[in-house]
Amino acid sequence: MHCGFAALLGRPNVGKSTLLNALVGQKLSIVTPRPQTTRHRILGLVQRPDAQIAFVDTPGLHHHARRALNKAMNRTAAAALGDADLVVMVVQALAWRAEDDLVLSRIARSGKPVVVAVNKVDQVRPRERLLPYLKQLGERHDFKALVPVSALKGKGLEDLLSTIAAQLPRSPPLFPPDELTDRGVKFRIAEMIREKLTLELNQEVPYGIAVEVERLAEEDGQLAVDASIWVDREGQKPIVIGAGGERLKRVGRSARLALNALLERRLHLTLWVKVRENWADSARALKDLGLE
Ligand SMILES: Nc1nc2c(ncn2[C@@H]2O[C@H](COP(=O)(O)OP(=O)(O)OP(=O)(O)O)[C@@H](O)[C@H]2O)c(=O)[nH]1
Ligand SMILES: [Mg+2]
Repeated sequence: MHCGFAALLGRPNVGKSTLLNALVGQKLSIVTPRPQTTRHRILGLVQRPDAQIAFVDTPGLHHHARRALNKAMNRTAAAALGDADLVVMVVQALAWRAEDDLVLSRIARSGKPVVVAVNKVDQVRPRERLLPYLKQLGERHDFKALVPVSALKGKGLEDLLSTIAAQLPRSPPLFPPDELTDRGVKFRIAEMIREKLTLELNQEVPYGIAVEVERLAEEDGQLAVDASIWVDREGQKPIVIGAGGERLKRVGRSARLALNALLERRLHLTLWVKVRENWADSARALKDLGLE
């Protein structure tokens, strides 16, 4: 069998998490239209008769990482690169930016084999622009392959999987055959709440938000969850709560519905909003969130 770790690396917002979910066939990683959504390393396993691919979703590598949170995110991505057998560099078709140069230089320095997933090809118009773009891209590095995909529409995924599998070392399986991820229920609940909250908010508030599940208990056949939403300034609290608590209610409702479906069980969700001044710069807070 071909088995190993394939790290999904790229600048923020190119579709790494959408791609992980599409490849694995389950929502393991949250997705929003906003850059810097993913903060953790998230494992997702693809099991096939001839291969076991351990995909690792990562935070988007970015410039100007001044806050401790951003530094930790970049470190997390770099660590996943260090542990990878193969790198899947995710780029957005026709949209090479300075941060793509940052990503490619890190990857090139690692000397690891690279397959490029050229994502969002569904947005390429006219279609004829793709081929010259792939050619241009191919000149940037000695890539093993360039595979056009649409993570959103599920296009090109089989091609990508077989290309990646062929590049992985021959080895016995690294994980049990029915395993899917290394992330537990608590993490997935916190992340789903953060996704729904991010989708509700605009401007820079989402960057100042974190979610921590504080209590998880069986109660009357339901999963009772108490979670706190951290904001980093007092002034953000009313924004998150909304007039008459409406916004927080909407977030709670959509997170609960999504989690009921995902975990295939009923949840009772209670959300609290807490001010934790400048948590994104606090080593202690990052540790509590598993973000060291
Ligand atoms: N049209 C189109 N949009 C896509 C595709 N893949 C992802 N997107 C959108 O791109 C946005 C970002 O997707 P994510 O999967 O969160 O991107 P990411 O690379 O994980 O972003 P970070 O975690 O912030 O680094 C979302 O709005 C997705 O719906 C695609 O194939 N086509
Ligand atoms: Mg992501």
